[in-house]
Amino acid sequence: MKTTATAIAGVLIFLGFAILPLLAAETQELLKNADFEEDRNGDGRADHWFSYPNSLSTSSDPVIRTVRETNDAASGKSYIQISRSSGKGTLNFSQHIPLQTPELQAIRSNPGGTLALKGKIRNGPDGGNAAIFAILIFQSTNDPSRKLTEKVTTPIVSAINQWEEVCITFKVADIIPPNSELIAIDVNLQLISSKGSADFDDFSLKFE
Ligand SMILES: [Ca+2]
Ligand SMILES: [Ca+2]
Repeated sequence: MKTTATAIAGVLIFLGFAILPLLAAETQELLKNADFEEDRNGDGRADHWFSYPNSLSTSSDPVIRTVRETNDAASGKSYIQISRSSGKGTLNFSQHIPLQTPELQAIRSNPGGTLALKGKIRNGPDGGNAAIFAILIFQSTNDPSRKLTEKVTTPIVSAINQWEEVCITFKVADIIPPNSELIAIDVNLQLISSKGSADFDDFSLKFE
């Protein structure tokens, strides 16, 4: 009897170790520096992210910069601020998840899994509205030179002076065009209004 109980306990422990990596894979953060705390090259912006248009300054109008060593970040000590006094078009701070990364391989190998894109946005007292979105980039399997894109976006936030969490969930399997495969994902923070500012922090792209 004792031997049977030991054997059962052994099987349960084995199953536990077998399942643990699967659980870990499902909750792994797919974005790098998703909380904007890291700036190892000291250029005034969070590493692994880039601005679009790419000429945007960290100090003069319009601005995309990391606010550091602050006590009012949504997570840690840093967040991203996008601001301008006037202008047209949108201002974006983006992260590109390319095909060869383990992060995109995880998404490709589980296209039926539900992905959640989350972040926190806070608008300045001078107005501003902002959103977070992802562009999924596909390549036609019949014609590799043909690229197709699909956009998933959170609601536009107009909350002033307080952090508001936004979230959208989606499945790659639901939006993938016929005869194509996923080759990259761009995740974007976006200031939409022609003037004002928005703060962004505490991002996440994960399987749920
Ligand atoms: Ca940097
Ligand atoms: Ca942060």
